Amino acid sequence: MTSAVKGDGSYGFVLAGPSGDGTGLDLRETARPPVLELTAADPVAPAPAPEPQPDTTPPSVSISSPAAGTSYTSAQTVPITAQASDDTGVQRVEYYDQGVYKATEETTPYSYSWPITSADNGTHRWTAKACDAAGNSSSSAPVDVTVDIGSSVVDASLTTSHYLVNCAFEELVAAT
Ligand SMILES: [Ca+2]
Ligand SMILES: [Ca+2]
Repeated sequence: MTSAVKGDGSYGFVLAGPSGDGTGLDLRETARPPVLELTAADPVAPAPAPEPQPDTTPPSVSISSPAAGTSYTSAQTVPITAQASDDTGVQRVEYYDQGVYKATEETTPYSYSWPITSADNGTHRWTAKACDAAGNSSSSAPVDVTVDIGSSVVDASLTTSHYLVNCAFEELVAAT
């Protein structure tokens, strides 16, 4: 028997016949096509998350209390309450009286406690400004309220003699 690797990559051998002339069986192992190996598919990588779009939408805000036109005639603490919302979240609400900054609220409910005395007599135009984390902001429609608190201060220059002769003062004392 002879064998040899042939030029085409096949492997052959010859079984010599009885005559020894090499005409016997010729078996050859030929190269087989490679077996296709099936493997589990590689896991598909998740698509990358889309880049977050910058927040360009400002909050919306309004003053829900007090009602426009409310008039206060006694000293008290008035809650200025705002309603605010935003697509990504309200960061803070700022309060302005006549455009002058007064306070910041960062938690709901957004309410500022405004103390009033006769020193605040007059009209007050309140606005609330809501801001989101991206720096967008918007202001509410204004709400005008009036403070008209009568003075209870007694003129210290008035004396007992005034009391006796000044009916207006007498009435004032009697009323307090
Ligand atoms: Ca926003
Ligand atoms: Ca609050």
